[in-house]
Amino acid sequence: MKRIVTVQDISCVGKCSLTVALPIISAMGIEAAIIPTAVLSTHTMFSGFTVKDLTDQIKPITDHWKKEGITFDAMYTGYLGSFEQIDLMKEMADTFVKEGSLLFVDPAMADNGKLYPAFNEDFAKYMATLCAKADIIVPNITEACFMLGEEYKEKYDEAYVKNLLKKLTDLGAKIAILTGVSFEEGTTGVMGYDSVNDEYYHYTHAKQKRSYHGTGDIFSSTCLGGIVRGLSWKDAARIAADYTSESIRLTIEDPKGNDYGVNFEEAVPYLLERL
Ligand code: PXL
Repeated sequence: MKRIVTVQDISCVGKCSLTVALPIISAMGIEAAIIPTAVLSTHTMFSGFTVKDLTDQIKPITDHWKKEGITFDAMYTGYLGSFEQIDLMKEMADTFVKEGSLLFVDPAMADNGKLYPAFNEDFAKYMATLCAKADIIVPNITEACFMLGEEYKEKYDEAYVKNLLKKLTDLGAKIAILTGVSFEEGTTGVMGYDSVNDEYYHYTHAKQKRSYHGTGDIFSSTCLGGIVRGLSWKDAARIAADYTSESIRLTIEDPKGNDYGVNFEEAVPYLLERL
């Protein structure tokens, strides 16, 4: 069986980061090891959330794993809370990302042209130094712009997206996949660039009428799960985009759907049929 280690916060309510990554990776038939970087009562879009930072646990946990000879098929980082955590992820990758395994970085820190409340531009630039070490990175357009110091645009063309992808891989990542790429109203999708084989991939699907937090984490967990199962990055990205979209659709249709996260659990059978 394959094994992924994912490092991100655990927001106890909110359906994002680890509460999404764990069930999705497990449902895909892959062992999910975790390092929680912080415990929050909810994700940061609620007001009044509590936070307990767990940075001091990262090194003791990885030291123990090193002693036990534990290995991983992939290391996946998501929402990180500090410069120190980014440095610790680089060290961890040096130890655990060896021949036959890969580093997958979701620089979860911004959306819709804005950084999340906890971050500033320096943090975004520093996240780019972790992306530089990665095999695959999956920023949205906002995150890409903050990392690259490029202008964020609401409306753009293919040349704009291709330029971002090229610059993201110039940082050092082998493959960059941009999420939320929409060239016309009513559709959205993903566009990726494999710098090793000089190949672009674009996948478009109908755009759901609402957006929710945690959907980037659903996309990332599914995309990496697909790749670790042996799919090409293109097939994995397509299936992950479809699953994320279906999760949003089910939430909108659910009269009891909540507004802080999506019904990804209900869409698990849909995902498994596509693998
Ligand atoms: O889904 C990204 C995410 C992860 N973790 C926390 C967040 C968010 C987005 O808001 O607040 C704590």
